[in-house]
Amino acid sequence: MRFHLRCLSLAVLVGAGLSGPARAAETAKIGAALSMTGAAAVYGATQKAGIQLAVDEINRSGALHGLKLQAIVEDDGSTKEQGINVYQRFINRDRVSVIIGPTLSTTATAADPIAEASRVPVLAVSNTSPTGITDIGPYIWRVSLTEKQVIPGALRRARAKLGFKTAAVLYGNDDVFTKAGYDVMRSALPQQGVKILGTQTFAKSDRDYNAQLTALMALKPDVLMVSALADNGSAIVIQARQLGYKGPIMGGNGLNSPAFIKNAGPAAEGVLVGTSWNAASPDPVNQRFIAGMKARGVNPDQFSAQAYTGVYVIAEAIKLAGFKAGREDIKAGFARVKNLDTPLGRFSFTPQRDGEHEPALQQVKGGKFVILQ
Ligand code: 1QQ
Repeated sequence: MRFHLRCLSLAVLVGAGLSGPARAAETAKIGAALSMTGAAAVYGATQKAGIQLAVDEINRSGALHGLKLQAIVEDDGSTKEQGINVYQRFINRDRVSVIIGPTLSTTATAADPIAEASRVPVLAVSNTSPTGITDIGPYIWRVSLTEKQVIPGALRRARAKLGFKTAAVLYGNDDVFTKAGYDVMRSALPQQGVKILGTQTFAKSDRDYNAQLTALMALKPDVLMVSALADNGSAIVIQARQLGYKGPIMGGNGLNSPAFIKNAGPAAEGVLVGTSWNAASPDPVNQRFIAGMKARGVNPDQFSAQAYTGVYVIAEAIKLAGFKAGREDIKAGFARVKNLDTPLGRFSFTPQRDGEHEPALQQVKGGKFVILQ
């Protein structure tokens, strides 16, 4: 009798959580490994806001037929070691269905192989190194466009506007993303008839770039190309302007953060950067994203748009898998996502599991990114 009563109260409890008539309340856990501290901390906070907005919208809409999403956000510390630890907790302790992240390509090269070996799908939302990410294996997918998908087109458009013929390049040589961005610049510049006059490097911990910039400025380049994370990038443009460089500066993905503009101040004016998010898109899905972020008091940026899109891609995969949210279901669902309407545009995966949609070119004007049409 007592046993029956207990069963009954359990059934009532479970019943109270039901949101669809015939379906037990189920939660799909998304582990998000984001850089909340360390060299990439400027990106993590807005990524987290984008994820939470998307999770709340999807849960409120009931679009997953009573299935709810839950995001568990942990700090990857912008390092390989912490990224690995966070992945292990997500996989073994939290038993997540899918992992979003980690913020940096560098961290992904170390952490993603663990998810691949454990057969847990990963959706990268900010990794832009063309190599070393999705080629880890079939469980690794990505929303973010690579530097190879963005920089050549952005360079072509910038060159058409400004007509530069020579370049100097400064890049971080201790980070997978900054090095990959440099590799793309090194091949795209000469391919487009722009001669590289000189190249200099720095490390993430450097704060003084005067020696490198002085050597590059002496070559009198038409354009300065910078592959750096936002923190280094803002100090680099400040020091370049202090040294008297007046020409155009073009950056890679690391500069796509409003934090870059805030930290560089007036020195950021005119900086050009290719982006995967066309903030000016009038598409209602994009406008709804922008309004949703502003309503929460968060400035929408490319990183939050990509993270928000990542959650919608996961929801679409769950839907395409028949509203099932197991690890294999989500992986199989990813393979069927096509032309999904997102703030980034119509989103599909390439056969190599990378993201595919239209990139844009933006420029800092009046302390803000402005899309160049
Ligand atoms: C990478 C990047 C960074 C700038 C993302 C935050 O693109 O590490 O791949």
